[in-house]
Amino acid sequence: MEASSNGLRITERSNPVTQNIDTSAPQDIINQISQCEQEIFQGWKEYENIFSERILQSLDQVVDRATEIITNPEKSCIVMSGCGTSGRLAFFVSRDINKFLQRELGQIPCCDYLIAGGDVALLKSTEAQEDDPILGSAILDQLCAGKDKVLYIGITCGLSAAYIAGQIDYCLHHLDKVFPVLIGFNPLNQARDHPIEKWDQTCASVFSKLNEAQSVGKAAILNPVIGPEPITGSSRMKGGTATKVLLDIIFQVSLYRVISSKTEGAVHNVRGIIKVLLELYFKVMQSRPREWQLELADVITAAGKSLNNDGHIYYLGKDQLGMLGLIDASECPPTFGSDFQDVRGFIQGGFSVWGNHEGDLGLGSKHDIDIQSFKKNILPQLSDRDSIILICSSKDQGNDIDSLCEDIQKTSAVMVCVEDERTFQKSAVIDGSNLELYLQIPWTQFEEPLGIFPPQLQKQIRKNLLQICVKRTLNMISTAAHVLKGKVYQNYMIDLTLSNNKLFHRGISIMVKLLGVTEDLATVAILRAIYSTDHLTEGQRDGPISQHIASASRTPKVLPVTILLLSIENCTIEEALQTLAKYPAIRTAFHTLSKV
Ligand code: F1P
Repeated sequence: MEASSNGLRITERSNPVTQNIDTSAPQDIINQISQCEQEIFQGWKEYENIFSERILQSLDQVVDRATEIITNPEKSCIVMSGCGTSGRLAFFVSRDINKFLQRELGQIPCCDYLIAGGDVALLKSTEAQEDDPILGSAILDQLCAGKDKVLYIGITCGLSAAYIAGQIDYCLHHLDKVFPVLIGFNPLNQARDHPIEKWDQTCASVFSKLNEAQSVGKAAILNPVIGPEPITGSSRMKGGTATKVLLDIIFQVSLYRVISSKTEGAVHNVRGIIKVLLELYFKVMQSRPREWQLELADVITAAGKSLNNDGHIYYLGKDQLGMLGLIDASECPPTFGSDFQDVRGFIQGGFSVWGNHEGDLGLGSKHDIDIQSFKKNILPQLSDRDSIILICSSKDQGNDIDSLCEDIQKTSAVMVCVEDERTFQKSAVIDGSNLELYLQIPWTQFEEPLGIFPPQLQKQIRKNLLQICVKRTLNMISTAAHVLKGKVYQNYMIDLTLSNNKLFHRGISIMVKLLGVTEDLATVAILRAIYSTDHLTEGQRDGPISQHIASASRTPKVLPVTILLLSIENCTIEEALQTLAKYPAIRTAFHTLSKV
């Protein structure tokens, strides 16, 4: 079933727009990423896009189901589930909607989330759990117990997560009470078809059964094609944004219907309203005023300097916007092979306001997320090598974050305020170390389309649009900073952690593509790097992939070592490690050695 012109699924392909991102200046990086992002709405090649009839029809159907559950929440629930960024966004959206239901409608919350690896994965990547369909199914079974009606939304950007396939399989066996929805960004015939350990099905086989259920109105598949990611395979970027757009719109329209049924009666032309909202999001994503670009380029330069000088990037924020900092930070270790401490997020109130299932994860100060912990443990040690990014909304004035500004200004760190309105006092700039990044959203253009919604929903839509702007901006900052650190070659992540089946195969295909070697050669070199040996044993060579990834997750720099093993004749593991110690930026090591 896995079919494509060059053997790679679209979400794993390299985007031509960013092929030279690794040698580009900050402003160019911003332009290239922004250009790629347009494909979320413009679509890609001849494939179905977000405005295609079938996708709109599926959205309609999901809205119907969500409206039903929000109207009758007793013994019902909407569960969003995913792995990595997809699971974090499931958590993010479910928390946001539950708050809206309680605050604005006085209703009981009916949204829930699941994430592979449990709550710790909200903070730190634990990708090995993404390969387990049986676990996925068992956890969904527990959540559905005692419920009469469930709307299940499984998110896997690449149509590749076994955890989600297991849950969809569960849904297909319980269609009497569960309505399954699949969100992803490949055509269905590119769903992952690799064998799954200890299971007799694949993502492709399960999703194909889901397609049959869709054809009789018992399921929905939302898989607009949005083109390859700016950094190859980095689905936290466009994939994450498109996921949030789809989830936002499902809830915005459903809530509109629920609110209207209490006041003006039924909403007609649901399809038209979905389109209005899609256009709004498109406009927001198109907006990149010159001032924003210039300011963002300065921030990226500062953040890149921090990483290059072994400093840190710290995101500090409040509530949902602050959470976007945590989400952005969480993907840096697996994507760029960085340390958890390199890019960290903190929110006001920490775990006590997080609203996750497991509460305080008790991971100790090295993983704490509370701004108070930042104040206690990090603030005293800040230096000019660190960048602090405050994510503020105009409504955040006068809280903890405000007073933090003053504290940070007393240090030599670079402080950036990401705001939705110009509130930060330019006069406060000390020694050029304070930067301001203003997220200009063209609100005036939106007055008319937003006018059709009830006031409390208008407020929610504006909040959601701001969230999208903050998400894309933070993604750009952390991605570009790692690009400036040399963690990307062309547009490939060359220090990713091979921590699950998909990523193991991604590692092989990056080696094949970059070095022009065969898949077999690439695999042997990767295994040598994983097991740190020049002579693989039979057990290492023929072991299951789960064994390789368990070892890969404990071994740093697997891909950089592999690159050296494959590029220098007779290179030993020892030599590769020594070379990397000499040239820590892989790009430099690779360039230097490929000339030898
Ligand atoms: C899930 C995911 C990504 C992460 C990495 C590993 O992908 O955890 O969020 O960046 O690529 O996989 P998907 O199932 O949403 O495609």
